[in-house]
Amino acid sequence: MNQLKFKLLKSTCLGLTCLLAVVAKGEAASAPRPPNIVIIYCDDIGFGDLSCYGATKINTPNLDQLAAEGQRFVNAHATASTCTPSRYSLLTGEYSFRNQGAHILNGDAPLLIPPGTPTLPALLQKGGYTTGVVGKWHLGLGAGNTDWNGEVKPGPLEIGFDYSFIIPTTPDRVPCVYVENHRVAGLDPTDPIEISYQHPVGTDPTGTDHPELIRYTADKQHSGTIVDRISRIGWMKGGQAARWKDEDMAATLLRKAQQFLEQNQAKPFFLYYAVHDVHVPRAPNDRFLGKSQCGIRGDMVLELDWCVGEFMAALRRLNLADNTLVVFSCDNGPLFEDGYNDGSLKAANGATPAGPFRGGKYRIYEGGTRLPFITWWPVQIKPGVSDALISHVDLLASLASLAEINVPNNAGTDSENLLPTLLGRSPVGRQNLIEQSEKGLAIVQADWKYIPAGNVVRWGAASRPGNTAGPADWAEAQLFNLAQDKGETNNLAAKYPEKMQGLAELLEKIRTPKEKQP
Ligand SMILES: [Ca+2]
Repeated sequence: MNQLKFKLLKSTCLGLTCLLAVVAKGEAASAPRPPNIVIIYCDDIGFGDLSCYGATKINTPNLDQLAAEGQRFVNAHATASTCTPSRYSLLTGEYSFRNQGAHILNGDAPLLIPPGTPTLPALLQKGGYTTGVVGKWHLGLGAGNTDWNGEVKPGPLEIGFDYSFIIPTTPDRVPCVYVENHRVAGLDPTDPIEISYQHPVGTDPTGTDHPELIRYTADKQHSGTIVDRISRIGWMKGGQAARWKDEDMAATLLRKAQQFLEQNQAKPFFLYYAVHDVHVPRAPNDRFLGKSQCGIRGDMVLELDWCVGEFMAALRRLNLADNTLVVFSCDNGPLFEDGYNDGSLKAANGATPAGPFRGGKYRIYEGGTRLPFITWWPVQIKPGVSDALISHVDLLASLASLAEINVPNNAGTDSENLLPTLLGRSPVGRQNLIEQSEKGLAIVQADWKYIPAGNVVRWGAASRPGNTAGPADWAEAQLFNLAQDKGETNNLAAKYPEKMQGLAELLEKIRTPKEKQP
């Protein structure tokens, strides 16, 4: 931490004593270490899934404590309503629509982020941080035709991470094994892995052929090779000893995240802890099964909360709490069932995972990208609630600023430095925001949101009650005033054509690469 950063913290600190407390925890007062940074990023959790965000059917005490001790944001967004694009933006500081390949990837997709890209972990690594990723990756691995029995690369280690322990894609896609650094963890070389997304491989039963062997039925896409009594997307043979147990996934990832803290506590570190809950297939550990009032999906919310509690306990046990910023959020909004007939919709019990917002995962409406977002660092962040407009794309510039690292011109194209806002010292957020769904883009500026005609997906309406969209939504441009109409039900396009035109022009300007702008 140099003089400049010292001044920033001093000027924005709630009191000099808190800064001195941070310094005192460092190795020497003359060279205080920059703070550790942890991003806990969960999967398919909505704005209304946590009790600190208004959930009444599910109790999340550990996340509630995080929120009560930190800043709870109510207008923070992932860049997209699906996984791969959001995670791409989180790590690169670039809107995912700028990369044509940033769509939901299969397990045989090559690495989406080119090695050498100045990503968030790469910048922090260059600034002296030890960097790690534990959990769901879903940004591609290898250069094409990956051999899962050899060195699996390029991957996280080639774009800025010193350590990785990852689910390669999603828990519902093959290969159903963890990859630790460059190798499949626990692989028996005499039982090599082969996967395909084009045709069956091996002789393992599939969901299509052997529905009697699976715990719940699935759609055609999710009816490939059966692993742990769940049929997956794609086909897989071999790697029996390395295959994961879905019920143990949360504890396995948690332990690896805790080990990263234990092994790297002596120096500044950055950990991207990508919890798999509550993505499908839903197979919570027995200790959570049936414990919520909202079926198996609710049980996984409890599992997520437990993971956060256990992780934070480790952080405190290692005396790292005073010098660690924790950011909690999620990659995209919620839905009940997603390819598996796991009973989540029927068991919903009136829960509203997207809170007051319309839509959810895959959608352009607010439920798709407006998500829980909490920053926690008790000695530096005063508890509070912020309605500042924030995107996960801003974490690159903001966290680089915290770590006192310059962001080169070719990094974080769309990332804004909102560090004072993240630390609860400024109410100011972004001026505008782009949201992305599986179908297209929308733009938010202040209270207004514009969705160009044709950007509303037509399928899957039943996955969330109230998520229906009709022909008018599909065909017409939409303009909403989010301050007055959180649920995006009153289309004001005909009433305010100039407002809509202005937003359309702004969207076009932002989506045009800077080098092509007039
Ligand atoms: Ca997701």
